[in-house]
Amino acid sequence: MIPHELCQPNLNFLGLPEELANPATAKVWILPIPYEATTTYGAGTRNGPLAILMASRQVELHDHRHGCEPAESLGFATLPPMEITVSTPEAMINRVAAAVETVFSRPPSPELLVVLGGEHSISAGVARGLARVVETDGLVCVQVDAHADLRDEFEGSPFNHACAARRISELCPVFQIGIRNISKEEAEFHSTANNIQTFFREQWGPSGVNALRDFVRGKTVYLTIDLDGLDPSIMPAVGTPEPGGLFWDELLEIIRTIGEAAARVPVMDVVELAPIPGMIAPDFLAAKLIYWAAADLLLPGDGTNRGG
Ligand SMILES: [Mn+2]
Repeated sequence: MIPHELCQPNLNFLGLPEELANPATAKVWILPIPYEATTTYGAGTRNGPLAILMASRQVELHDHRHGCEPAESLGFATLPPMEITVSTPEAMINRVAAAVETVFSRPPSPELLVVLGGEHSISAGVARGLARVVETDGLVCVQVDAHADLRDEFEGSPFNHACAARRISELCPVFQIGIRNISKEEAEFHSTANNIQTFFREQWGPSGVNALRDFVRGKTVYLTIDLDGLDPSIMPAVGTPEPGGLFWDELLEIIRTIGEAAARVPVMDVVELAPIPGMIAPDFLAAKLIYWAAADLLLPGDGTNRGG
C-alpha cells in the first residue's frame, strides 16, 4: 500500500519551490517505487521512498564542495509514486521497465532519473527499461551492495531481490563493489561469467577505484546502490545488514569517479532502505547521498575536489 503522505502534491524531494521541481525543466527526476514483496529478512522497504522524501527536506541545499546550490541549477522533480502490483514479481519488474522506457522515450526527459526503492528486485526492471532506450553496446552497470545478487532464481522467482545482478548481467556488464556475501551457487556462476567484475569488500581500495574508472570510461552507466553495501554502523536501516561495509567517503569517491569518467549516468537507483522508527540518521544519509550524487554526476568538476 502506498503511504497516504506520498499523495501530498507538495511532498517533493528537498521541499523545493515549484519552479525548481517542474519536470519540464528539472534535470533530475525522482521516481519513488515503494515496492516490497520478495524481501526475505527484515521488512519495511515499502516505507523507504517516503522516509527519503521526508528526510530530504532537512538536507542543506548549499554544497560547499561545489560552492553553489546544485538544486538551483539542476532542479529536482518528484514524480508520483509508482503504482505497485503484487500479482507476480515479473509483472512488477515489467511495470518498472515500462516506466523507465517512457521517461526516456519522449521529451521532456531528465539528465538523471533517480529511482527510490523499495527492494532491490526493481533494479532488474530499471535495467530492462534502460536497455530499450540506450545503445546497449555502451551500457554498463555499477552495483554497490553487500550481496552478489547473482542467483538465477530464489524462492521460486527469477525476479527475487537476490537475483537482481544476475538479471542485469544478462543485459550489460556489471561491476560489483562492497560484496561480502555470496553463496556457493553464485560463486560457481561467477567463476564462469565473463561480464561480471567483483571487488569484495576487503579488496576495495585505490586499485579498485582505478579499475572502476577504466570500467566506466566513455560508457553509459546505470548505478544501482543497495544501501546495505554501506557499513551497518552508518546504515542499519536495511533488511539484510552485513558487517564490514563501505563508509560514506568511500561511496562518495565511487560516485565522483563515475561522474568524472563516464559519458553519462542516465539512471541511479537507491534501494533497500527499511526505515527504523525513531532513527533518522539512515534516512537522512540516503537523502543527502542522492543530492550529493546528483551534483557529482551532473555538475562540472572544479578541479580541486574532483581531481583524478
Ligand atoms: Mn544487498
